[in-house]
Amino acid sequence: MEPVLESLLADAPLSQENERPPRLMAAMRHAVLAGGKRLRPILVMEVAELFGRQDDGVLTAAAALEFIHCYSLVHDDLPAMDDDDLRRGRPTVHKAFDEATAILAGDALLTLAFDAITADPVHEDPAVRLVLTRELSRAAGIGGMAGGQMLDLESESRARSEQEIRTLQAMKTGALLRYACRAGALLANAHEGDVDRLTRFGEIIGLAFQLADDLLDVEASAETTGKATGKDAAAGKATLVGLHGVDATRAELAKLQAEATALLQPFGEKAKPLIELADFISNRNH
Ligand code: GRG
Repeated sequence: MEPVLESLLADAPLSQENERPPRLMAAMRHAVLAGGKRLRPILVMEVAELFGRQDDGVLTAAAALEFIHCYSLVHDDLPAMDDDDLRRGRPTVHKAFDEATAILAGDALLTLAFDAITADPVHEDPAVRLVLTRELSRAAGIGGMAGGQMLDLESESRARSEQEIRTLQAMKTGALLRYACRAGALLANAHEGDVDRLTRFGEIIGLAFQLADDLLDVEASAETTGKATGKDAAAGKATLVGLHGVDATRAELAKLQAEATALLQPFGEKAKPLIELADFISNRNH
């Protein structure tokens, strides 16, 4: 994955014969090539492999999704949003560079993602590339990640119902994970029923990812406050662990893991890496 990310960044296509401003390129590299679990691209690749496809076009589509994820982290870390100084154990982009450069690095990663997903090797059929591009736009846009981030920001000033929390989380973090699984299946020309099955798998992973993230927040907060009930630690945040507490959240995670495993059961041994990924996402500690 890393060499593909590196080379797509280095060869970011130019309009006319313009140059790539070195400071912006350095900020983009800082955002992307700084570790990270690469969950979304790994999902794209594993799902495509499940249906028998494994080549550079798949890697390019996977990288496109990682660029969007990295852009969202850069913008999320800005003072106007989460105001974080550290990301992946290093200074955030606006700390290492400056706010304007971080905004532009995010913008350039978002647009580079669309260049990558439309590239010929992604799929021989332009109609499939169009679907992949449109769905990526929707997963990242107002009805997906960006819209979910808006709803989440608004939650700081107004309480949310359980259904509202589920919807905002499905948009904010779920949409890209869902897309990862759908895209893998579409890239490999999976049958419609299998695309639907993998889409549901992606939705379950999205919810599990968010629940695990909320639990990690509670544990981090318990270390500093000594409270580990979830309801205390998540106070003021729109989370399901805040509504239901730690034990009920762990029980829901176990149910989701079982559902994810059952969904992939028809694929037998071939689905083992994906089931392991679902387990990793549910039980992750970072
Ligand atoms: C700014 C449009 C815009 C959206 C931001 C996804 C998001 C929306 C913000 C991320 C904020 C955040 C830390 C949410 C918790 C879940 C999450 C996405 C964590 C980071 O994802 P990982 O764990 O990160 O996959 P790595 O570093 O491993 O890639």
